[in-house]
Amino acid sequence: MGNILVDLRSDTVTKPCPIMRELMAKAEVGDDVYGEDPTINKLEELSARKLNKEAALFVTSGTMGNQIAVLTHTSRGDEIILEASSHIYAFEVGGIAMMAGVMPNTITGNNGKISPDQLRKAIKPENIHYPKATLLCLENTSNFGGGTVTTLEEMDELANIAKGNGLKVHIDGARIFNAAVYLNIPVSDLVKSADSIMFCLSKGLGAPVGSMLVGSKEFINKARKYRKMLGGGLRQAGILAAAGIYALENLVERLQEDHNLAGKLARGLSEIPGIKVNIGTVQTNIVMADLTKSDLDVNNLVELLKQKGILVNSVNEKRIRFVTHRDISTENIDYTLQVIKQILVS
Ligand code: TLP
Repeated sequence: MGNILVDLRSDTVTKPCPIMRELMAKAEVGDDVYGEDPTINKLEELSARKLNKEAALFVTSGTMGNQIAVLTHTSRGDEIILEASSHIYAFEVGGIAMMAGVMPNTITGNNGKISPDQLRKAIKPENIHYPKATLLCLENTSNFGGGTVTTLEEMDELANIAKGNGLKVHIDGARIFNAAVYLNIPVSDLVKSADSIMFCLSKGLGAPVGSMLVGSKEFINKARKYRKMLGGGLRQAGILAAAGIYALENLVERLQEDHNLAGKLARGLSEIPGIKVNIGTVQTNIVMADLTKSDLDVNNLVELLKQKGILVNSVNEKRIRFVTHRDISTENIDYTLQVIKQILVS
């Protein structure tokens, strides 16, 4: 790659800071398959405590955490309910079909969020022809909904409906700390009605690798076995956990800075002709912008930005996604706005 000045493709691109690297170098380690890595154990205890659940499991990625959750909660042939743009359904290589063998029942929500009515309608009555729905997966924040937040009340209402119908609730909380910071509530409140939660250390929290799966002891014991089956039984992985512990203890509150930068970017974009942003839906660190200038293809825009050292991802033929994170500054946003203006207003 050429000279990259601003990488807004995702919050996954953050590099571990010097303190993290120092803690990683010094981390006490052991064989985690024997349960002997003290740093992994500490990270799992800390994660469970933060979310006020009984236990947690370190996994290599958000995808692995979500897939293990689906495997653990369901049996083959079950139906699972999820939003149509959700990562578990749309971005995990069809893993739920391949591995858990479940039947997805998707709901097209509003900016990635499903309503209580939509959920009620999606849960089918008992009938000899229908699969049995056993799991509801919610994504908070919703990535392709544009970083939108499901509130505590909304979460509880959806979980109540699910539980009343015998479904378990899993939260893909890759960015759950962004949601909690936005709502200004403890993350443990936001996830209290969920049976399991996956959250990522390697997104806004800035750690280089890893995600956590959190739930009851019984759930995590079963999940630990699925992790082993999938080849995710790690050995001296305390080196990775050390960065995660630092992130959880020190980098949660600063997510607000990423949200502020996303807001600044969204406001700036909304003033540039040829590109449209719905400022009202920009709540956390993701900005979805639609290209309205008809003589410019979205891939051309991505390429022109790249030539100026700015990286973004396109979502479809009209839409690009910007994600702010720990390695993005106010100056980076000013520069990005200036370049986009030059391209679109020329
Ligand atoms: N999201 C990535 C890409 O895969 C799209 C990104 O750049 O945003 N749940 C949600 C809501 C996610 O956004 C992601 C990653 C995952 C799960 C998977 O996490 P990883 O990449 O660690 O497997």
